[in-house]
Amino acid sequence: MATTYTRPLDTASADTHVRKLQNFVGGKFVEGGKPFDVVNPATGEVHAIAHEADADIVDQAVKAARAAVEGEWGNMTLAKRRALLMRVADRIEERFDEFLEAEIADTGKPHSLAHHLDIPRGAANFRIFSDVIASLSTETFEMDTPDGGKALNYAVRKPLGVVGVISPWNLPLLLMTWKVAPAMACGNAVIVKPSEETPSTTTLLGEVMNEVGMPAGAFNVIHGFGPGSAGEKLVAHPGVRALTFTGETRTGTAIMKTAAPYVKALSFELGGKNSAIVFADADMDAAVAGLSRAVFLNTGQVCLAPERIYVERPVFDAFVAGMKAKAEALKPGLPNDEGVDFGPLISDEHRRKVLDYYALAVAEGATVVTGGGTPQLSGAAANGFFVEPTIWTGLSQDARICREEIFGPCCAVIPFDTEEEAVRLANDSDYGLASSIWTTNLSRAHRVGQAMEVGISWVNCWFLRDLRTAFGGVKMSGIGREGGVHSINFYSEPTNICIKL
Ligand code: NAD
Ligand code: 6OD
Repeated sequence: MATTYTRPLDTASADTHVRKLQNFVGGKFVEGGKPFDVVNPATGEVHAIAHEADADIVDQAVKAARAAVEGEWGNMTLAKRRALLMRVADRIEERFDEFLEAEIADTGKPHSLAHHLDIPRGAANFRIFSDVIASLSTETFEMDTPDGGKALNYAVRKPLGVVGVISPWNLPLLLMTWKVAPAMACGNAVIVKPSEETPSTTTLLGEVMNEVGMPAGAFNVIHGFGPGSAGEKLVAHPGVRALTFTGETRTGTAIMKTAAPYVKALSFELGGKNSAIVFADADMDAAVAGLSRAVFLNTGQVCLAPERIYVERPVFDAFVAGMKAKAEALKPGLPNDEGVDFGPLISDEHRRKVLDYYALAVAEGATVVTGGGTPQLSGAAANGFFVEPTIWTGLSQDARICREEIFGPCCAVIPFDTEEEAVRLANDSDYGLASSIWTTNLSRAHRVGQAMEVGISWVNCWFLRDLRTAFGGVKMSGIGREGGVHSINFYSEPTNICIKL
């Protein structure tokens, strides 16, 4: 293994302030790999150069991870493993401003959002799974044997070995550590392939792992793209036992195909076309505040964001007027500028996709309540990948806008007349990740909440997370559940020991 870097995020050349992001393998930042640009979406400027891991670097990472599992990391006491994970959480907090700055540079998201959501959750993920792993029991069964005697069965939980973590760009540190923390809590070694758009905080986490004394190879980072690149090479490597993936549904399909010959364990958090239902008995101010946040947070780039909102007819106009006012009050701009609460989309490519959907909505007969284009911004933000927050009415349930995931700051608002109709419309989707129901009727809250074909139904709230609960999607929104014991069940497997007494 070649040159190592102790500070991979240092500027590559002091005059350009472009950072150099190396692959992190076996506890070292290694030289090599084809360089590629990492762009700040708020300004369109290149702010870092990452290095695409080739087949050799991927293989080195798998070997380093395997050695960690068979060595110090795999043989560590639970107490020590938990203490190290807690130290990782502490260190993320101690270096909070650096994580914040790196996340903002990669995503362009408003400072307040990264400050209150992304970075704190990065630390919280390590704390919660360090606790969860200490509090779990395994099953024991005493049985009668055919000869009239007894036998005792008990299970021990074992790590899977080497786990590949493939993560997306929308909440980079949050979604990556949501997988890394439970996988490591179980004693696995991980190889993370962060999104090519947002490699910085994952790289920084490599530094943190060394600072807390994590054994070399327990945490590795490979950079690059998906098909034909580091992502696919990781999935195809026979030494990787399991893959946990967050991203688009069609990418999940591709990963499944590549992983199939090796029968790898898979956990998928995929796309969504989430619904919200607003009943006439809802607290309207709360519904408007909650759902405008849900639709526009992170510029709509949250897999849980509702892009279809069904509203009971008597309150339809009031709801639409409230949402319009909220959308128009959002302030786009540079992440650190005063009062900015609305960032860019992740890339120019994604902006083109979202703007194509904005045009499609009009072609499909939508009334544009607000937005539908790009904002006029000045200064550095003029070159950022911004679009306007957008609300449509007048679309039919069968419009592509109401069926395909857009992943932008937009929603279609559609009226309904009965509870049964609302449930039917909300469930009429290929996806099933999340729903958000707004009502003051307690019976209806339970009834409709349970009728939703989704992994999580929020009532009078959205994206309120207890990390011990099951999280995941049904239909094309995913495979499996993570969170609390569900994560531990994925990242470990029991061996049953049967003792004839
Ligand atoms: P993406 O699927 O394009 O990419 C995700 C990751 O997969 C990236 O690291 C990418 O490089 C990698 N990848 C792409 N092709 C690959 C291949 N063939 N083999 C291996 N790796 C490959 O997703 P994205 O654009 O980064 O993220 C947005 C999508 O993620 C949206 O669809 C969103 O709904 C979904 N998402 C879902 C959840 C959830 O919890 N269900 C959470 C966040 C995002
Ligand atoms: O909160 C989480 O744990 C989680 N997985 C959120 C997913 C958000 C999607 O963008």
